[in-house]
Amino acid sequence: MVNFRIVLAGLLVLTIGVFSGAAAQDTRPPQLDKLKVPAGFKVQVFKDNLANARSMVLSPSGILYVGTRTKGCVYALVDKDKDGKADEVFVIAQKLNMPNGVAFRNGSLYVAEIHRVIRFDNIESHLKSPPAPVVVSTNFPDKIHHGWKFIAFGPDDKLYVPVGAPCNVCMRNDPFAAISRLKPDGTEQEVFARGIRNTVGFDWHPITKQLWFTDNGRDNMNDTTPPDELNSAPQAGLHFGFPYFYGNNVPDPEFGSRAPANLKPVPPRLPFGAHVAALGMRFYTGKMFPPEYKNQIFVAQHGSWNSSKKVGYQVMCVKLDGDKVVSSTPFMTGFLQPGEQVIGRPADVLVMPDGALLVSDDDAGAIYRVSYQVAGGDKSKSTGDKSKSTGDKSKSTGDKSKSAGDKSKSNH
Ligand SMILES: [Ca+2]
Ligand SMILES: [Ca+2]
Repeated sequence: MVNFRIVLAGLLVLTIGVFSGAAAQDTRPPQLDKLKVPAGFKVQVFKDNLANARSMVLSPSGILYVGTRTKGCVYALVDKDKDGKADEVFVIAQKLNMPNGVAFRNGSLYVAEIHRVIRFDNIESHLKSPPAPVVVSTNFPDKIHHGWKFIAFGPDDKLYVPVGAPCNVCMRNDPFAAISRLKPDGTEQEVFARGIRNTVGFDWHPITKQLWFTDNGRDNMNDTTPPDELNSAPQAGLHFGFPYFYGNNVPDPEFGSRAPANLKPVPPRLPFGAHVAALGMRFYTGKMFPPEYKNQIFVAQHGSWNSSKKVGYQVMCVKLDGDKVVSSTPFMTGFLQPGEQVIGRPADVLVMPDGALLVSDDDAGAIYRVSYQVAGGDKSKSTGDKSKSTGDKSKSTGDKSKSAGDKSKSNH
């Protein structure tokens, strides 16, 4: 079986090589001149050469932790002189099982693999030689399809951990197609919300403290159906439709007739386009951007695979009036160039303490820093050139493993 998988993986690599005409690359140089943001904003590189950079979390001391999906490692990035560029990279762990999710609490880095949640205690005293992880919970399925996770601690100090549907569309029991939550020590795991096909990003409203989350709609219907969704869950126990209903409670062609009679699914707060792959989202809580951005939502759209014309590949800004969605407009574009050339795929967004917005790109292997400049000066913190280059202390991950066994084409 093992040999069979290696042969399959080899064939896949060969196939990719033949069709692309080039060997598969881990990273590509960011093309800043092609990335567009509104007037007054600018894009810089926070860190490049960071293969498969996905979900991000910032610790109170300012260290950025970054999960990966196919790369199997977790990075810690340190911007020592706070000039908006990471100076050091540490690899906290390698050869994990799609460690997409990262969260931070009381000095511990939490990492979600497919099948379990682990924790690196007192991590910031051990960045160069991280301790073996403590296992927090093994109470998660091992299904790879939509099994990689975004995780975060909620205002209730519980860790929110989704499990996607292990399929394009299917009916499965808990904890599939749901968001669960558990105490930091792994106990009291319970399902918080159901009917969610695959969420890879969520955040809590800064004022109402309600959970908002993205959800990716199913594939293989058509280019315009069904929409990806932005949802909110004001309370526990709600159902968001999947697999019976999509969008504004439109019955699914295969599963709509099988919905429980008493089901009252919550429609999305905002339907996005189909197949845009809305992943990471955060409320903008910084002070750098103009006041109209306060408490608005940035959403990373990873971009389509199941659409005849590529869609997504951008960061959206969703504007709210109080608690109500009033608009959704592209904020950062250019990842998709003319001729459907893809130069990057946004996976997550994160607001830094100085108000800059970080955007991870798992395709180019980079993290961008979007800042706002008032005319005549950069409002972002400038420390002058106090930095002393200490050379690149980053460890080479050396991990060339390709994760085999993901039969889905979905790579969101
Ligand atoms: Ca720096
Ligand atoms: Ca829904």
